[in-house]
Amino acid sequence: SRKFIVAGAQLGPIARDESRASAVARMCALMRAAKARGARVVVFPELALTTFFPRWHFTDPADIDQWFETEMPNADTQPLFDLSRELGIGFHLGYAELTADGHHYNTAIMVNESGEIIGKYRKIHLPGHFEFEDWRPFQHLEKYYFEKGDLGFHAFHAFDGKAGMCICNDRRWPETWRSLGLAGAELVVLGYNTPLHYPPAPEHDHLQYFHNELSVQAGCYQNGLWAVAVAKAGNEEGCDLIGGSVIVAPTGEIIAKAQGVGDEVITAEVDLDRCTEIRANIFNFAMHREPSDYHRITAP
Ligand code: ING
Repeated sequence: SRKFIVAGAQLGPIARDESRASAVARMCALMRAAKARGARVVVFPELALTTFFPRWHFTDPADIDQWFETEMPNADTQPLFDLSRELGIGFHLGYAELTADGHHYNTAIMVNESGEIIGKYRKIHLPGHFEFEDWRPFQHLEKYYFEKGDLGFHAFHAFDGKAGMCICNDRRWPETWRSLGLAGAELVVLGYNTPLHYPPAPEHDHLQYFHNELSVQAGCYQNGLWAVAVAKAGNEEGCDLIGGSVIVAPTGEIIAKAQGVGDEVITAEVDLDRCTEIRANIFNFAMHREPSDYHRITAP
């Protein structure tokens, strides 16, 4: 068996004027708590260093770039990397990335127990809209602020197995999970910022927690892998973000769930060998999957 403890470190709201140092201090406290519970890796949310800024429309490039990191690690995040190495615990961190050649991505990294970056992912499914829309109580301008990720979906060696990453809206798309499953991922980690209110379809607001669990549970079951999905939660600058961080087994069972909408650590023991129960049987891709019959759009 390849058993170890994983942790999800849910964050409560990050205020617009809250410093990165403050957010990092909160995450360091959660990392210590995760380590105290025996965790080998701790998963932080999407865009975990700042408030969820795509809810506003900024036009001045300086106002936009204030939300982005030009280096990783950097002075603000170095304490996280130092603590990771000191405690011997890996972590996953989501942040806004501004590259040296001027590209803006919604990015996440995996850092191993020695504090070294061993994987990087840039969000592919960017939800929301491209321009300011005045009918909305708040914006969701990820298509305006970020370019589509250019790194694809990959599984990399980590924690005695293969791990993959995705970010927030990615989790709603079956192709995300299948791509990672086909890449051999046994553990998928991701963060999310999901508003309770979805302006285009408010009649679905009461389903946001359900859709979060549905997406992650289906992804795990249909690809025989473990997942840790972690929220930035709570009322952030007047906008309610769902909590509901979960750890899900390859069977699709939820084995840990956050109770509140603040800073909160959830943990569970995973056994990567248990992926076989699914991947060698019901979802044995080699034996049962029929890719030549997919994407054939036959005329009605
Ligand atoms: N947030 C949301 C998500 O996909 C959203 C956007 C909310 C889409 C509700 C559909 C319904 O969880 C991010 N950051 O992708």
